[in-house]
Amino acid sequence: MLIGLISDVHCNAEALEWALADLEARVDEILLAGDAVYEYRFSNEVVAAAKRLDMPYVLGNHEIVLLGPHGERARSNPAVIPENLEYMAGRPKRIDLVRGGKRICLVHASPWAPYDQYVYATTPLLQDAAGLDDVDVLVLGHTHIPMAERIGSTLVVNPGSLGEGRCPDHRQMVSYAVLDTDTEELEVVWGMNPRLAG
Ligand SMILES: [Mn+2]
Repeated sequence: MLIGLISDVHCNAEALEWALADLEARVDEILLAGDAVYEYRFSNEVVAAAKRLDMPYVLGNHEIVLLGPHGERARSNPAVIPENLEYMAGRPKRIDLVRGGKRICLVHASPWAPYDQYVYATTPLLQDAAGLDDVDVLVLGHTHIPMAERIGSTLVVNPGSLGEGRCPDHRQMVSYAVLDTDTEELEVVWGMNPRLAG
C-alpha cells in the first residue's frame, strides 16, 4: 500500500496542488502531519483539500497558535470560511492508524512530552523511538527536513516541508514523500517552491 505524506504546507496552496497532482494519481491515502497554516494566516485552499481528501490530519504548532487567543484576529478575517476553520479546529494532535498491516503514528513534532521538540536524525531524543513497541512507522513533520531513520523496530519518517524548504543547500525546494507499507521504503519527491518561481 502506498501512503502519501505531506507536512508543513504553511498556506502554500500552489505547492500542495503540485504534490496532489502526483499523489492523488498513485497513493491510497494522504497523511498530513500538521502546520497546514501559517500562524496568523489561514488557508481555505489547504484546509479544504485536507477535508475533501479526508486526510488523517494532526494539528501543528501553527494551527495551535491560530486557534489560540492570539489568533482571534486572523480567525475573524472575513476571507476565512467558517466550515474550514471548524474542520481544522476539530483535528487531533495525534492519530494512530493501521495501514497495510503497519501501525502508523502521526504527530507534528514529537510523540514525547512536551511534544514540541524538533526531531532531526541527529537529535538524541530520536533514539527514544526504540521504546515505541506498538508503532511500526512514526510520521513526523516540524523540522522541514526529510528523514527516514530506523530506530529499533520503528521507522521514523519526515516528508519535509511542502511550504518552505529549510535544507541548508536548497531552501528554494519543497518536498513530500510516498511510503510503501510493504517494503517500508520512503520516496522523497523534491520540487522548486512555486512561491519562489518567476
Ligand atoms: Mn511546525
